[in-house]
Amino acid sequence: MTNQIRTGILALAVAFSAGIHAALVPEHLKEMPPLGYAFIVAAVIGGAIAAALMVRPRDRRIPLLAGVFCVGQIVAWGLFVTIPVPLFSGTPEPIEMIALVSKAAELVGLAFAIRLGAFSQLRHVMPRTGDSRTPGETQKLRMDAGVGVSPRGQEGREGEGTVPVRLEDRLRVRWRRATSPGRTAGRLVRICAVAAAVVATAALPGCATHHRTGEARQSRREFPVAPTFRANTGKPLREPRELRSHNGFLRATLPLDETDVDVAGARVRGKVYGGSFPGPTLRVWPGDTLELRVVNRLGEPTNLHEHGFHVSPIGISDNVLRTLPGRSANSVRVRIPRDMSPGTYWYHAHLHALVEEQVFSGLSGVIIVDGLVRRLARGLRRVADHLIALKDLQVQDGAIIDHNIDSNAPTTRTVNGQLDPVLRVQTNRTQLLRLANISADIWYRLALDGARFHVIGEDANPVGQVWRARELVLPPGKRYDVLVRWPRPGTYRLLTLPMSTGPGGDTYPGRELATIRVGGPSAREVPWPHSLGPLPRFDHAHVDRVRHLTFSEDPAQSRFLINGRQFDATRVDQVVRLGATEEWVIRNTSREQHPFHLHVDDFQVIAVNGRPYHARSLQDTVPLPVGGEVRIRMRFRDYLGAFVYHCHILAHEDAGMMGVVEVTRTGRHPSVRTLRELRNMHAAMTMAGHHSHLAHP
Ligand SMILES: [Cu+2]
Repeated sequence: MTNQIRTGILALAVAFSAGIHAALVPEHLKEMPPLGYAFIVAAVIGGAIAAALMVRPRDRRIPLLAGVFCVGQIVAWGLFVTIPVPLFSGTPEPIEMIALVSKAAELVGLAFAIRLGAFSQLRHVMPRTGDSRTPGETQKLRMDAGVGVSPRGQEGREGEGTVPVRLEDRLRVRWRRATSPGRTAGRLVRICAVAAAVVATAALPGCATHHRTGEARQSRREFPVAPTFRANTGKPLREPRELRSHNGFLRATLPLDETDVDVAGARVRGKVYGGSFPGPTLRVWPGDTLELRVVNRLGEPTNLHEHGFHVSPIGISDNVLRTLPGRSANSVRVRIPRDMSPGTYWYHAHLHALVEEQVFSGLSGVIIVDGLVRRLARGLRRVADHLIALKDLQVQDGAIIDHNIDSNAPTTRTVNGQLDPVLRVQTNRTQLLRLANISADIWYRLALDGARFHVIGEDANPVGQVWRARELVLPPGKRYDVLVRWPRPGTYRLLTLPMSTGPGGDTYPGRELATIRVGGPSAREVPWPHSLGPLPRFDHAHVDRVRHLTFSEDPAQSRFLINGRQFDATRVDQVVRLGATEEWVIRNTSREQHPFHLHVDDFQVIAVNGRPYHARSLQDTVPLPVGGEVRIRMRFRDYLGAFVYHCHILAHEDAGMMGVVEVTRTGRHPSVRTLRELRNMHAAMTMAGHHSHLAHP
């Protein structure tokens, strides 16, 4: 292969990389402007180098520039995908095919630049004087440069100071000799390079912006709706009835009934709040008081938990040790602090050993604490606000099954209790989607075609840095508040992609969850927000105490354990001092992921599997990787009392994967009140006939 051909291939590789960068500029300018500018610079430099290689194929400084360009691109990309830099990244997305293609081109370019001796020249071009060079070094240098030692090339005669110059001259001669024979072939390769660069630049913007809609068309067969009972699809997206606060109070009756409810046009029997699947949405403001009369018409006890709320865990507030007996009416009064973070929360039944079956048969709903949209810039405050509550069910003989639930069995995945509903949106108008997994056991791996998620809130914590994602994994209990928009009219889909929770866990097929029809005149372009609040700062905080928790399983006896023990309704597992900042190191030695959830006080994820985690906000639920470890930090502020931490796969929680933490003034002993409450709860469970072997092996 002649150097002409090598130069041509090098030009082709650099032009290809520059073309890809140019193609991605519009998308990045729109979503992450600094990255867009960086891509413009890369495209211009790459284009100039490729052009120079073609115009002056004999100038041997240009392969060096090309080599440096390729190395620079590869290194910059490597840093981009590994180290989070504000404004440039914060994009936990899968590495894209287009980036890999570009890096492959740059590697090819680098290889050919090296073959052309680009880097061995460096040693001569560098200001190194000949007087320090020994004869042996000079010879090696010549060999490296591909220059044979001529009979005349005796160092002594040349004069030491002139050696580099002479070498350069020789290199040039050798270069000319190498480039002259394959002139026709070289020209051909150069023409191909120009053509490839033109094609790449013209075709790739299309690929970059349209490949997701392309996926959408294929996905019809790949991601069916696949209900497990007769249900209708394609109805306009509805939201559950809303109960709103007035003058600082949300006063409402929340009945629990076992009754026939409408799920996607079918009548199925379930246990539900307020006669609907899912329950009504409770909508409040920070500083409000929630006053609910919970009328339990079921023949079994229950409990009401406000997931994610930073409120008192004692008395008739968010108290999970309290039992609301069957056929009884009880008051629940929750004072929401003024500094409660706005976003999407949810409520559900939480009486140990009955949690999975009660939530699965219907007992969950969404709570919205308003104020999130107020944190957006003026141009975004008129976003369309949609709840996307994800809940699945399995129906047998007209009823939702509530015994021996198999979370891995075929299940029907609903959005707000509907099957593949249709959401109509205006072209390019920003939409706020409140994604909430309010199901009992199953996970979601959400993706949209034609748009990306811009995450503005996680577990109802507004983020300090907005991040975008192609996919979001939602274990049970997880919520993301996201902004999305579709710049072109068309039909798009909300999907859950196939996923597995580990070799010992569940495997879920891909499913279509909702259809989005985009049309009408395009809305005015509004910039995406960058931040909705401060970043969490526990990574710099003083830690008062470190605790170690190990989540494990005993599959033979289907026992789920924390630190080798099942939940015991007579034991307080952790006693914490009020105001203490703690670090919990949570390991998962089982063969499936478990979503760790802590009540009352949200935490910052500090590290996952030993690698520092760039947290954009606090959160209340985090998946524990298989065989992995998550480090979190939180401050037990404001509230005394006992509450729990547990795996939010509710089958696991019921089977023992839960512990009690009590916050006291001294942090030494559990309180008498808590021990009494625990005993009462234990007695209630026993009376209900659900004093299962699970609680006491
Ligand atoms: Cu679990």
